[in-house]
Amino acid sequence: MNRRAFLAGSTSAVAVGLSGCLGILNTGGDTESGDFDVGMGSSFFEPRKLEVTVGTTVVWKNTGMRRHTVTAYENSLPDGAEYFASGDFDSEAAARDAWRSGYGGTIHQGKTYEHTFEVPGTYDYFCVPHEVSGMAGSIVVTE
Ligand SMILES: [Cu+2]
Repeated sequence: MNRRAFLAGSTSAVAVGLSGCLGILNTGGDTESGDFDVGMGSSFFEPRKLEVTVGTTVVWKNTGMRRHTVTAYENSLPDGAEYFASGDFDSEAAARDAWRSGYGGTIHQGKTYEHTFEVPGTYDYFCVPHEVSGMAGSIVVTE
C-alpha cells in the first residue's frame, strides 16, 4: 500500500512538471485513470452508475483514503446472477458480518476489486461502512 502511494505521488509530480507542455497529462491529479472503471472516494462511487455489456469485467479502485467495500444488495440481483462482494462473500449477510467482525472485505487505499457480469440487468451495491452516508452505486448490464 505504501509503495503504491509513493508511486502515485511521484507520477503526480512528473505530471505537474509537464503540465502546459502536454495537455494529455493534465488530468488534474487523476494520474492513474484507465486502470479502473469505478473509483471510490470518501463516501461515494464515481461514476455512481455504470453501463456495461454482458461479459464485461468491472474494476473498482479505492482512489480515496478510507477503507471501503463493494457489496452487492442481494435483493437487487437479476435472476440467475451470481452474488458479488469484495472479500468474495456469497451473501450480503456474510459480507456485513465479516465487516463487523474485523473489516472483512476491505478494499484498501490504492487496491482494486473486480467482478465479471454475465447476466443482464441492474445490480445495486454499496459500501458497508459508508452505507449510512449514501455510498452506493449501480451497474447496468446490457446484452
Ligand atoms: Cu466506503
